[in-house]
Amino acid sequence: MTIDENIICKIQNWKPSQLFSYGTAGFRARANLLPPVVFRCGILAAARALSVPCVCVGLMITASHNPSEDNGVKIIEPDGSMLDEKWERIASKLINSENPREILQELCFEENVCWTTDSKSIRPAVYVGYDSRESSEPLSRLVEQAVKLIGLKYKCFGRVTTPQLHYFVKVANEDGIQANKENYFQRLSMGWDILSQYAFADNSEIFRVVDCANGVGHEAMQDLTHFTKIDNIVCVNTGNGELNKHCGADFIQKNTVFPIISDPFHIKSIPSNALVHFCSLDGDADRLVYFIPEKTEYSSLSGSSNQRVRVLEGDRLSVLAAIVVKKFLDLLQSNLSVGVIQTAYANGASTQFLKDLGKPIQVECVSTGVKHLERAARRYDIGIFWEANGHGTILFSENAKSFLRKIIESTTGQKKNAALCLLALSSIGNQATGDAICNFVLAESLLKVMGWQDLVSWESLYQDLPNCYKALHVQNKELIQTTDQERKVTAPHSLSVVMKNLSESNPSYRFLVRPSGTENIVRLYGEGPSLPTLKCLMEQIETVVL
Ligand code: 16G
Ligand code: ZN
Repeated sequence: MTIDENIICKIQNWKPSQLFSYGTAGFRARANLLPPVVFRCGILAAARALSVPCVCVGLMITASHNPSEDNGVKIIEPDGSMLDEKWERIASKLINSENPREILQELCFEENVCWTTDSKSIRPAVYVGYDSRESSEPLSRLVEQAVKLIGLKYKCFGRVTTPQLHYFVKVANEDGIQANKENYFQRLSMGWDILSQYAFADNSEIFRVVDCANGVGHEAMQDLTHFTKIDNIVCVNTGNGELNKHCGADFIQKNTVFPIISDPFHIKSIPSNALVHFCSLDGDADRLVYFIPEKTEYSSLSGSSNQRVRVLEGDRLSVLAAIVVKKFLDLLQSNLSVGVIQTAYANGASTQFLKDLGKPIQVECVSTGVKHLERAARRYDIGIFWEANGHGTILFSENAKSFLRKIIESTTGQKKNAALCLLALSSIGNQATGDAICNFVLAESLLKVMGWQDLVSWESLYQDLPNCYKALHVQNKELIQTTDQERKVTAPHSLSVVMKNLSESNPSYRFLVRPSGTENIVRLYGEGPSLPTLKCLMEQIETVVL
């Protein structure tokens, strides 16, 4: 099948100035390097939409928690999940290719992409969204050019969070409804209202301070306050300061200090004796972590601060979701399977706590990267997954939802209420991907359901094992290879021997060494009962890695 020469010419003449590879976060770089990458990605998104019967695919422009001068682009599958691995490879090939004609032609034969416009057939659309970076909107115009060049429909949602775009794509394809912000927030509002009826704590006096990382999450939080009855939401870092700088979920989780707040007047209005829940979104609002400041006079914690915080990471969200799901399922005596998926970064104390919950909770460990967790979670009737960095969600299978609907129709009392609450959780948790806005509503409703007012009750469920994390700069990170969900090193030999010996002689300690998939570094993580001993053992590993 021939491809319009015009299209080939345009693509051929506009080639990125360096090699790119489609990683877990799509393509990411300094924004000024991205125009040809984004244009070619527009072509690729169109090709993906033409390769399967669908209403649309998605394309998001964001670099998440990276500095404001960076940007990135990633494609969303018709079912709302992340790009298929085979297409990730096609993406890298097309972006770097000197001869795009060959690749586009290959797509005709191997992926059934029909490039020519047939006026009778309904052409799919590419749904586009972008974050709050200065470079984002101009980059979206390049996608528009590319998509229209191929003759597909282009639908731009403007500034949205990454998970909102995932949701829009999923809903448009699977539910056949017009995806928009209204139905996204209505689902959250409905879930919140139902769970509030069965909650053991009122929590209406609580102030909820949300650090929006000076990113697009602030706009979503504003919409949330408009659409739901959640009281006392106080947004900070709403855009006056620099995106992700000394604030946001990634910064808080890695540095365990209170964020710098660029608009302190918001926080100063909170009464000094009020109970406060603090949390942080990242730059595109797909990650959320809660934190507890060590100092209680938070109104003085505004400007610059080295004030330490205790972070309630993704593991804690998993645990909170798991205990509530178990509590309701126990009332239903169901056979539904429940999986909690973690990575090797999950604190061992959380894993033990989850295992001790017993049936029906099953705990699984998979490799780093949301797509691995999500895939594993979808194998259960109810799949709960979180990475320690705050990315995760709770997924309900169709089987689980229809089981719950049947119970609601056929029973009364406690059983019916339990089923109603579980169904409400499925409407709060973003069913396409991890979502900080939904997870904020989820955490706040689960705390109410448990009857907990302060975050300390949640934190006290278990005590994290002392742990330590390091980023090591090495010449060639790819020399390090791992197996067993990254828990064992297989190469280089010297490192694998040291790790094996250390683990055998210190069975209560655990170490993790892996090359980063997003940065040119090797990540080292360890945990065990004594921090000084742990640090000492990790130094031994570090000397072999470097
Ligand atoms: C990306 C992944 C995240 C993973 C992280 C690992 C998505 C949306 N995000 O941010 O899941 O934890 O990479 O980074 O897929 P690393 O390989 O540098 O440790
Ligand atoms: Zn993000």
